[in-house]
Amino acid sequence: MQSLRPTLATLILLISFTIASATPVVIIDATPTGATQDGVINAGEYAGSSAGINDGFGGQLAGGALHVDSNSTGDLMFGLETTGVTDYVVIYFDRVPNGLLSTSALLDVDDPHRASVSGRGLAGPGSSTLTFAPGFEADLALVFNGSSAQFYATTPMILTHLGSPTIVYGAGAVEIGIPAAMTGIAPGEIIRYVATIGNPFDASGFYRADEFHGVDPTTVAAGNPGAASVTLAAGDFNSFTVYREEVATATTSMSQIKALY
Ligand SMILES: [Ca+2]
Ligand SMILES: [Ca+2]
Ligand SMILES: [Ca+2]
Repeated sequence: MQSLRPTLATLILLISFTIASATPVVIIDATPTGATQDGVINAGEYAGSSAGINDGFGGQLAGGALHVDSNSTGDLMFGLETTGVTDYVVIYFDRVPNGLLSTSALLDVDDPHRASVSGRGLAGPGSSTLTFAPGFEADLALVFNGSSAQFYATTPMILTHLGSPTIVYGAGAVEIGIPAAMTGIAPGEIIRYVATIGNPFDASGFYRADEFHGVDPTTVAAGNPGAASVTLAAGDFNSFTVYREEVATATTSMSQIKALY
């Protein structure tokens, strides 16, 4: 029996690393290839993933893992394990210094995608202000529903539309590809992000769910906040390091430079 102990210990260790915890995660992309938008999330296709919290909107956002990946040119990919998205998922990004501490300065309700980024309703006056974690200052937002994805700079008052990312819907997943030209992301950059979901058509205004990615379960308890404000706590965001060519290439370049002298 003695010989079984290391095996069991190793097994438990492996399990603890395999099961994604429902807390903020740090992901580093070590592969130059990026995920393919075909509606299927294959094993090992993405660099990493987070587990969501709560299920107030039927698990549309938090029922499955949110995968992230990049490629050697800085294109960004997300894959959400979900059986369908009928409301509006918003992923806020902090990639450069400065930005918005909360959604309160966003007043754009020109269409459901824009209203969802703003946390404001189209049919009622209620808004749900999302205050980001201390130090998280949003610059960009990806928003998608069951028919399209849009990408904005979170400029106060009126959002700046940067483009419409590729989005492919599968039976058990939604996959999104955002070109580097749309985000401004460069290889090796560290970006931080947090995902939320809400309904901009509710009669009371914007109705936010309790489902999040990148947020600790102790920050948002089960039960939809609806039009109430949500304040995230310290560390409530995922971190992702975009792929960058490794030192091997840099060494080659150095030897090439030296050969010139
Ligand atoms: Ca990759
Ligand atoms: Ca895929
Ligand atoms: Ca920022």
